[in-house]
Amino acid sequence: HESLEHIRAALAADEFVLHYQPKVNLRTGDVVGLEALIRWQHPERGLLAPGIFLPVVEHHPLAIKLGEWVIDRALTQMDLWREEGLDLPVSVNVGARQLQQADFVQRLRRQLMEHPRIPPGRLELELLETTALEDLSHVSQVIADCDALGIRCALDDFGTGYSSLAYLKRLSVGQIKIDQSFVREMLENTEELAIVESILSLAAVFRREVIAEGVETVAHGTVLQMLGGELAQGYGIARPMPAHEVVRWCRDWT
Ligand code: G
Ligand code: G
Ligand code: MN
Ligand code: NA
Repeated sequence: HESLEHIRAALAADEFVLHYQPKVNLRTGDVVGLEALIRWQHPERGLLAPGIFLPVVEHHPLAIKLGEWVIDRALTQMDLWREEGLDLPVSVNVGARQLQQADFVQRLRRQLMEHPRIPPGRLELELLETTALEDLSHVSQVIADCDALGIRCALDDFGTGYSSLAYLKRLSVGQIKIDQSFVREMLENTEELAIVESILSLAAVFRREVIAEGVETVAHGTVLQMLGGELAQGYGIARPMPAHEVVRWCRDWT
């Protein structure tokens, strides 16, 4: 793991980058959005995965700075893509520390105002199910406030938290993301298959959009569609890629 000081210096030196992973509708073939995922372009060690630096900042104020950098970078990239004729919703992952701030939505609104050409509805927030459950009243208020601004929220890694089913009622997110572990294993394991099936029917009853993560092969996509799922994300569709590859990928996909 990295030290806090190295991470702080990397942020100042502009060494972090966002990669983007497409989300598609398997039935229509449309690209429906992109998830922004942070990486550290280390001058000596190359591209570093978030697992080695995010846990270090997780409970530190630096997590807030890094989180705001992610949002600003994503909005800046959306401005650039619009000039190239690409206009897709982009989702960012929001960490626990960042989400806990009492003025989280206010800060978010200020960031959006700095990018007046981006309609708020083009930005989406991915909130970890486990984080949301830790502070249910605050997070449900954040979701409601985002909703009022037109910013959509998704529950990430859905199914991994406890009591997911009962709490979905109190978390009025527009979308749930089925955790990749269930999707990945559903071809070999009937229990995972049942979990994916249950989440799909739960989403239908609650009228939430649902996307399956971890679609690693064509077979995963086929089974997903047999179960009634349409939206998908995963290595079988595309790996996270640098921003400059996205326009070409979208053109080649359709
Ligand atoms: O992209 P990758 O599989 O390496 O991501 C590993 C983990 O890091 C995932 O759980 C993902 O949600 C998280 N992650 C990636 N980018 C960000 C980010 O910008 N902010 C936060 N809070 N988490 C991120
Ligand atoms: O926690 P979150 O869902 O945000 O994590 C997203 C992470 O999952 C990304 O870092 C991405 O690299 C990774 N990922 C995306 N698609 C797949 C996939 O099909 N298989 C696996 N194993 N990981 C994936
Ligand atoms: Mn995510
Ligand atoms: Na996830």
